[in-house]
Amino acid sequence: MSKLHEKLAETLPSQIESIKNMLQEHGDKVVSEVTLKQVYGGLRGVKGLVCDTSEVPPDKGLIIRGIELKNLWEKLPEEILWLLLVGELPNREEIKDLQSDLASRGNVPQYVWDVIDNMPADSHPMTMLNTAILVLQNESVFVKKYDAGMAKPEFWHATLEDFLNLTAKLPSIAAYIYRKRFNKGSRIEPDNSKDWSANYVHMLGLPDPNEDFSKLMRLYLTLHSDHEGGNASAYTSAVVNSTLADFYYSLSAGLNALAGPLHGLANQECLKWILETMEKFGGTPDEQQLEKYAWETLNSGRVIPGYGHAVLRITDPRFDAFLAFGKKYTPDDPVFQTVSRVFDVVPNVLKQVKKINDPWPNVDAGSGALLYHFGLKEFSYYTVIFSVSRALGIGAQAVLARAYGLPITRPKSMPTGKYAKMING
Ligand code: CMX
Repeated sequence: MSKLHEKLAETLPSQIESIKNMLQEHGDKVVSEVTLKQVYGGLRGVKGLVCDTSEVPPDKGLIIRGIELKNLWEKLPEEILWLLLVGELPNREEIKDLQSDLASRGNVPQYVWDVIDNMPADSHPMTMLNTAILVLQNESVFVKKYDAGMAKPEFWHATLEDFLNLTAKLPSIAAYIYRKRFNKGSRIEPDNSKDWSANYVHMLGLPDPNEDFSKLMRLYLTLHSDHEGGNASAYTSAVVNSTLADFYYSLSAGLNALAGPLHGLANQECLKWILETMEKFGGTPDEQQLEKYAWETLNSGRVIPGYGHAVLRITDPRFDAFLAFGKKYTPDDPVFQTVSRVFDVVPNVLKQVKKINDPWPNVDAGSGALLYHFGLKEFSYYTVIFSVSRALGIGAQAVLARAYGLPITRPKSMPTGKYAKMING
């Protein structure tokens, strides 16, 4: 048993017990009310889910297991994986053990490469990633054990196996999708002496003379790892996982939600918008030009990608992290300078649109410009990197959901007529 598995086996029973006790004593406590506006408004603000891996207070942004993001910028994604699951950061020995465990699980079966090779050459990279994940479902430990009669208390163990097996393989798969889809040459074999994110960079095969790109990818994979339980991808995954569909099915489901332009695909859309402005104005636009272009976008009925959020009411601390990175490593890059100038202009434009609740940048507003700077210019690939990172949070949430024994998700819907009746009496 790995140290991570041992640690969870040691710590989870008391957590499960305290949830059980809380439910027994206070199960009828009212924790949220729902208005009609919320029913027709994507259930915004309705408290009806549990997520112990992270939380997102509107005025603070992402907090992972009680630790604010600014204190996690320097961490490895594997350390975040441990933190999400266990609730505390690993020590040296524990992280080494997790890294060698992941390395031992990294081998990708040939049939995955064959399927990717046989997809249409112009498939979207997210379609390729999700197809590869679904094809790998054949490897699910959960399914094999379930079919053999696994008892409920064993569910989280098998989910952890699936989570670690898939997480170990994702960098190889994602890197190959990049190379295949954008004609970058043959597949690069993993180098298991490297950590999870450095290995991903190695397999992408982009030049990285000062290792600054590696630093960016490490930060990227850490920042996107989790964002509590109600976002569209985490929630979709949780619903699918609650049916006891295995982690391959549930991760894929969540990542299909991430592929929407209002969610993770916004990073692709955002860089597209930045480059459009630069093309229109022949370089980094000045503030007046940007303001005019922002209004043009809004007046044409489109959203300004990378801005606004369903929960946050401040500049996303993940954007702060990328802005700080850009100021340090790519200050003279014209694309980064445009992103930075957009940040000076767009919130003031969005504040003038009454219906917009959050005029501030989200995580997707700045990350693309940095990837672009280091030669990763194919922006339809960006949501794949987001997905590799988000698998950490979705996986940790899935393991905990199975440990807590959460039942199948099934809220109640009603026809419009019944709501109307409730109002009219
Ligand atoms: N540009 C233009 N209009 C915007 C806007 C933006 N950046 N952000 C919000 N709005 C609009 C909404 O479309 C909505 O309009 P309608 O009432 O006509 O439908 C109105 O303002 C109210 O929206 P809201 O309550 O402020 O925001 P929501 O919680 O409904 O939506 C989000 C949140 C992120 C989908 C929205 O802000 C948006 O579309 N932003 C641009 C896309 C984006 O960056 N998405 C990435 C989010 C982070 C992530 O998940 O990765």
